[in-house]
Amino acid sequence: MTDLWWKSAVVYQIYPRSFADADGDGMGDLRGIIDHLDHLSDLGVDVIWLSPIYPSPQDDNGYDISDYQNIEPVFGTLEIFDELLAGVHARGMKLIMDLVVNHSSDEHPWFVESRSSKDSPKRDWYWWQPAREGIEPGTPGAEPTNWGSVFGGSAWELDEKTGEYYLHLFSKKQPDLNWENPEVREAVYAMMNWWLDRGIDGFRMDVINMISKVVPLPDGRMVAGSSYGDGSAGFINGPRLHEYLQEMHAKVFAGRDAMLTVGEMPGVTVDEAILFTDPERHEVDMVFQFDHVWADRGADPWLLVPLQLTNLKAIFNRWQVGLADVGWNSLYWNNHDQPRAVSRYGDDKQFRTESAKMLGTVLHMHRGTPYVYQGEELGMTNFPFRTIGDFRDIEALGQYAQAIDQEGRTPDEVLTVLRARGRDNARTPMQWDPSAHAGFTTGTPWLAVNPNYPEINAEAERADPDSVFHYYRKLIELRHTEPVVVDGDFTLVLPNHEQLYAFTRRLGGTELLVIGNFSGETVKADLDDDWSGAELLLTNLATAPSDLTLAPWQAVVYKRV
Ligand code: TEU
Repeated sequence: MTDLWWKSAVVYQIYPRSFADADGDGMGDLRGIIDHLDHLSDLGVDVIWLSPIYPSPQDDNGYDISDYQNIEPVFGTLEIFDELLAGVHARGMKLIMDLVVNHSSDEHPWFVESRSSKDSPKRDWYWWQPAREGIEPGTPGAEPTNWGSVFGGSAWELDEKTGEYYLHLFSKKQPDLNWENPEVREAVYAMMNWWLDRGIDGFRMDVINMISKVVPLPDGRMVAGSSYGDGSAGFINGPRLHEYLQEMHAKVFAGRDAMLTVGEMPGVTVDEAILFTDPERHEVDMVFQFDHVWADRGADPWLLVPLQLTNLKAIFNRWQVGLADVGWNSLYWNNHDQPRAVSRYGDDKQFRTESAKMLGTVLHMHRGTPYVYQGEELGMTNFPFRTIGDFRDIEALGQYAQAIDQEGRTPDEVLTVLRARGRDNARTPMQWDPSAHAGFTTGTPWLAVNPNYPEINAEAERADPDSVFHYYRKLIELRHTEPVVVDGDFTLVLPNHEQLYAFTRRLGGTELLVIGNFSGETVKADLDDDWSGAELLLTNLATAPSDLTLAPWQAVVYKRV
């Protein structure tokens, strides 16, 4: 038993529009989640994180919020939300919500008022700036800084009415809130308190390390091959970020029990993360870092870089060692922004089941709080996208347009990367059963269902004791029953091996050896240490390895005391 309950917890992420549709409009909804809560309690997870369910024009699938204190009508009502929350609590689970406050929707009343005139009392709630001196507003180069938006194009949009530009790090329908203004911060804290008073158990905080900007906003270094500068030094881990998070803690979380806060922080470093997650500093409980999901990304965004296992291991090792004494890690392969892990790091054809289980083993046996993204527990795969017309994601469409129209890329090279890495891979509907549309909807799904659903679906996996689902159940149970999984220290072994991912965990006299074979070959682990005689706690194949010789994609967890 640890003092901080989330150290032994496993979190399950739901992307509501793709989870389960109860009313047949092709879009998932809260009633659909309520109908499937037993799937989650059977899996054994402790916490559910809901991606945004607030009213939204859905420009970025709900990460553009037009009312922070209500429910998107397509998803349900506040009454149905309360029913969902009660259903989660009745099963002994907790519920955390997505907090998206780096930006709002441009249709939020705050922004509508802010853009109405230069004298609006809310003008300063967002980042408004005139064109560069001497350049006609609206002409290329007149933007206040050279920053590109994450979704393609400039990060600035000219508002014709007042002749000024507003900042949007993401889409132009996601204007950045100005956290320098204390009224903005107070409004956000009041909203957070309102949800916590309603009974939720914490927040996942969207791009929370972008809320503090360097003032005045500086130009970024020009990026080779791009028409824009990289503004990240002006908005990643900005100068007032720690202050804001501590203020938020004092005004929202202090005095409340059993909360979980996780800050999504692209570009965060280990040293910064130690500060963010040091319990003494009262900022957040853990962060989502990106180093491991950027390991197969090169300087050229439109070139696929093959993953080097030694590199991936070095990254995890750095985070495990870095946060060993102070702070805490989150652990994830997947979320709604990443391609499917089994397609990315495993073999989603011949060894799909084996490699999905191997990946789960390696991740879940690290020290930290694991996150399971919907469908990962089934070993769901990437989607066979053909043309750009198959994609719905604003990021894919925006980056495609910028690459083709402004940067001279060919559709083929861009599509190759989007097929492998595009966010819609994670967003295809959850595969519940072999009926039409995988049982996700009786209508027309908003994004096509993966054609492999007759084989890969929850009903089939729940009935098969050897499925990925039942294996994930065991992994989650191990965290709940083996204190060494929660608290044991971490030591990477065989750091230079390109096929095997091996490490030990140790707590008092108990030690675990974890090995995952990241290859389709049979590989022997040559360890200095003698593990013969240790108990085999878990393996993903029918047969145990002899003499630490692992079959293709095999994973093993040995225990000795
Ligand atoms: O994502 C933040 C983020 O950095 C993403 O841009 C991510 O790195 C990229 O999409 C990977 O391809 C968060 C949300 O998780 C994402 O869904 C939102 O689109 C984004 O913020 C804006 O709210």
